[in-house]
Amino acid sequence: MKQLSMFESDIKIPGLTYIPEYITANQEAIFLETIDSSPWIVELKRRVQHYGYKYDYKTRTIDRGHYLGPIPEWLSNICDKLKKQGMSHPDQIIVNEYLPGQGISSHIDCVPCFGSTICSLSLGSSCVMDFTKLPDKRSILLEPRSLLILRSDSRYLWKHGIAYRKIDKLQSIKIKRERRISLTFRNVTVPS
Ligand SMILES: O=C(O)CCC(=O)C(=O)O
Repeated sequence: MKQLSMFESDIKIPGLTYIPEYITANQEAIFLETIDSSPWIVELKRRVQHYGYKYDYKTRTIDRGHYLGPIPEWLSNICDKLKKQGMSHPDQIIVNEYLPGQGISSHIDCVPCFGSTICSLSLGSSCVMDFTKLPDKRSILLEPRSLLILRSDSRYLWKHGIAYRKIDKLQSIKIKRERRISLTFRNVTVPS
């Protein structure tokens, strides 16, 4: 696997895989353009888009009744590619937009709602993602165009989150955040 940056991308959490340059800069530009021409949900502090099934942020669950329709065509190539990463065709995708200073609280993705593999594609900017399983804390730099895959311990035992700040610091180096978009791919497992 290609190592891209000066940062250690292997933070040695069982089940965590980091793949730099998972997509090309051209594919990234097309994704960003398509996402920016699609409607945003503005009920949270950060803007999001939901595909497949709507995620309920109040109950933190998925209800099969809240089906939004098939995954759009512009996501089908990347969904096919994710099969190589052991992810069967994802049927729930969330697009998150993080402006500098925005983040996401530390959490484990709903266990009864989603399958054992969760993938997150980063676009636009890097950011540091923190993994915690008290008393342990480890941090990884997610670079634009990279793919993060969570399975086993990293999916079920470690929380992940992104601090609400404008500048990250990793290995004593300051990294300014720009606008970051992430796409999180999941398989819904709640019964019909
Ligand atoms: O932005 C990311 O890479 C992670 C998003 C996330 O954790 C989530 O949508 O639950």
